[in-house]
Amino acid sequence: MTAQRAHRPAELAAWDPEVASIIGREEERQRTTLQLIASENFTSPAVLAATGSVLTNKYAEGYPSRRYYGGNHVVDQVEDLARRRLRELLGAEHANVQPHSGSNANAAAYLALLEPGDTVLAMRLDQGGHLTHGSPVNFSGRLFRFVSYGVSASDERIDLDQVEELALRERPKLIVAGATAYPRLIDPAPFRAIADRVGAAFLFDAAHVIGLILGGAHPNPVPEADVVSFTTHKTLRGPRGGALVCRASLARDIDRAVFPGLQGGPLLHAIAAKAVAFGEAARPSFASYASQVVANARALAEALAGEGLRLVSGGTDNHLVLVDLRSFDPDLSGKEAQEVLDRAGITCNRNQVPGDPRSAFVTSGLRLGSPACTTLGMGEAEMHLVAGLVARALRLRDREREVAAVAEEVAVLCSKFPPPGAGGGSP
Ligand code: DSN
Repeated sequence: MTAQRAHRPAELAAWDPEVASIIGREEERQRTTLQLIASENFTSPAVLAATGSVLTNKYAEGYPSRRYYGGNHVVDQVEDLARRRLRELLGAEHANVQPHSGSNANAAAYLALLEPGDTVLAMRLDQGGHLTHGSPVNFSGRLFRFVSYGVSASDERIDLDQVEELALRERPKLIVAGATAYPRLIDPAPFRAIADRVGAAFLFDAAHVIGLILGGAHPNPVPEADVVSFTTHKTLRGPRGGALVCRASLARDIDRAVFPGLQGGPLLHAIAAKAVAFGEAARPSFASYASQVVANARALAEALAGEGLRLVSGGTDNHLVLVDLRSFDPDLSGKEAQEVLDRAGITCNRNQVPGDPRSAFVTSGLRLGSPACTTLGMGEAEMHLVAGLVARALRLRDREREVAAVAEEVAVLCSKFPPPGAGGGSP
């Protein structure tokens, strides 16, 4: 074999045409259909190159200068670079870039801050929280005693009175803020104040909004939170993965929780790609990206509302909208809507809405996000177009020719906005 270099599709096609063909078809799907999953994005070719680099070959259990394997003097530099860039971006005292995912980052935070059976206060899954916020089917709900808060019935925004009341009554050791399907800004300050009243630690799970935070569109939770966890592949636009920042006083506990507490060898190729993404997020263009993500989500929300779709909380402050389909058509579940939109070339995910009578597998809602199409260069005008296509496909879902006609219009729109590296601009 000749010297290894990053990402050579032609070589892959010759070596393993079966896998190459699947990757090629997925490239085509991403290029020709609309990506509205709020937690997805398009990386830059540079992030993709680092992800596909020879760093995947290296074992490096431990941390820079304290590894359990030899030959780490080169890769140490990339982990140090990633940690430094992340600390500087957020003004954080300590960074850990090894978590393989957001779930692992949260698991490490719990391992560092809690003992099994401890009480934690977090947002319930069916109210917008994440699986790792105490769902009974997740390790979090099985190992710790989670008490859940939700949104208020009147405005569908986080019920801070309930958070305070539960905190005073249950005396949690940890309070978690952050969500996976919540369209409003989460202010870390009131959570810090409540945590201080009851002597709890405060974890801000910024998995969804880290890109908005780094781009200055949402408040930075670092001054308020003891630990901030996040993913690197959503609004941040990096490789799939997770990361943590924390106060210096927690650095040792967090590092030991990630390794050896939870994970073995770090994924150096992913860490290199995280370093690239952090470098991209430091550029002024990233702030423009973050504010356009929010502007696009708002335009999408307004246009969907104009089409007669009810939005949870009435709109959005971030990168996503949550559509409650029940008033649009009581017979239309989130599952069916997602499947219809798939046929129309519009990729999104079904999601429970607060107080949803349907199960998490069926749901009465749809979650739509703007990060990926904003990366492609789409703006508010395209969001209006997209909202019209979504509503048309849902309304005419029983007429296959109409759904196919929407798919054709989607393909025309997508052809004008190719992904980075496929003719589109680099983020
Ligand atoms: N399930 C992911 C999302 O789509 O929001 C978060 O883990």
